[in-house]
Amino acid sequence: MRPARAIIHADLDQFFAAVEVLDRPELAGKPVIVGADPRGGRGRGVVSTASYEARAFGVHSALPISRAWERCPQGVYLRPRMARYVEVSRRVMAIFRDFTPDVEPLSLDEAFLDVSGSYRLFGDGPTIGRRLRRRIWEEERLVVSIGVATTKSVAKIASDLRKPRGFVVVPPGTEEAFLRPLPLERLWGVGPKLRRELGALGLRRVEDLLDAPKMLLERRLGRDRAGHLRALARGEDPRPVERRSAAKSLGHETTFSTDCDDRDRLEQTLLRLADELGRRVRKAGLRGRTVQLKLRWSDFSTLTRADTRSWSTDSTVEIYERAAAPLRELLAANRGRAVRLIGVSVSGFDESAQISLFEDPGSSGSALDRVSDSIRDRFGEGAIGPARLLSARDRGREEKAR
Ligand code: TTP
Ligand code: MG
Repeated sequence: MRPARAIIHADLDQFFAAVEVLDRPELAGKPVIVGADPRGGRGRGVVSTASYEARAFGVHSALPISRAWERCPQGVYLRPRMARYVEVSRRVMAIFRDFTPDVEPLSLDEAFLDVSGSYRLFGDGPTIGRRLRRRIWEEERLVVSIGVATTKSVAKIASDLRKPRGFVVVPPGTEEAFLRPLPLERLWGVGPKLRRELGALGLRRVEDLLDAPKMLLERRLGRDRAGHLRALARGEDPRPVERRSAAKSLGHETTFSTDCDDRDRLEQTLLRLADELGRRVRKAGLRGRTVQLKLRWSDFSTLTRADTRSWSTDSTVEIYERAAAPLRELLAANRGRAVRLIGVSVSGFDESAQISLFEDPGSSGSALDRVSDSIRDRFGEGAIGPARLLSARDRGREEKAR
């Protein structure tokens, strides 16, 4: 038998707020609320993060600032300083990389680490988790919550379970017992929509799902989804930690189930990809100068078209438009050819632009991008999308209804 993997998920507590308190110690112990354009609580925009003191008043990420103000008028309201958070994040990620090269950052303040190969140098998973936590406290004065497990999904659930200052170890072989009593929405990948579907079947906890007749789930969700979900519920998750150093490019691509030569459908797909990509770029606190389109024709020949500008962007609409223009040209010049794969990426991340532009949160994506990002953070991927995607979805529904 192969030895179990040792995977750590590390997530800083109240990250943006913690950095603000670090820089202004007089804020310690106060309800600190970081969000775009707070203007004494009367501004527009949503809460990026709230300190735990502020959460006690019902203030949380994605809550409109005006609502936060109603709930917590005595709060200290601050504009985000993305450049500062990016700088702190880099140093924290560098500490992670001292323990293993296999670090997969998920956002500015969280990462997976595969420490299976670090045993001889640093000790077992829990030992490394404790050392990590100590070093981040000693060097950065930040608190990190840690989950140690044999898979990514269990490690992620574990780090979140006892926040703040969480430290949860799930020893090999105990994954299913650990997951059984938890509410289903704890499973990574079960969003509000799926939770409602499962709730309608009377399933609330992971154990309900595991004990439910297989047929019931398969009939409701389809065989693939049901199988995937049961595996997650047992704590099985073969996905590897994907080593990523400071990103050089971020991209999304998709292969059509049947080759596609319909321009509208191609543009629609590109818009969906640009939307997902824009969101990732913004979440990572990046802006790039190059947008690249990738196409693979049905004969597998592949080409790319890059568009580089003097300014950098993280906007969904701009990413889409700069990839859609070469797409239209290529389709016009290759009539009759069908597309097998389409992709879009952003690169040329501009650090100086990042620093100066991020001082002004208004320049991080469009206002619409920011609102839709925070809605999706809260309500799940399907909650909102560009108007063309929504209208396409509605069209699909109408067709089915007919
Ligand atoms: P999280 O790790 O989700 O939140 P957190 O670190 O503030 O709090 P916790 O102790 O629960 O981990 O997100 C990390 C940072 O990302 C957070 O400090 C601010 C930012 N963020 C937003 O800007 N908008 C959002 O909707 C969320 C969820 C996070
Ligand atoms: Mg966090």
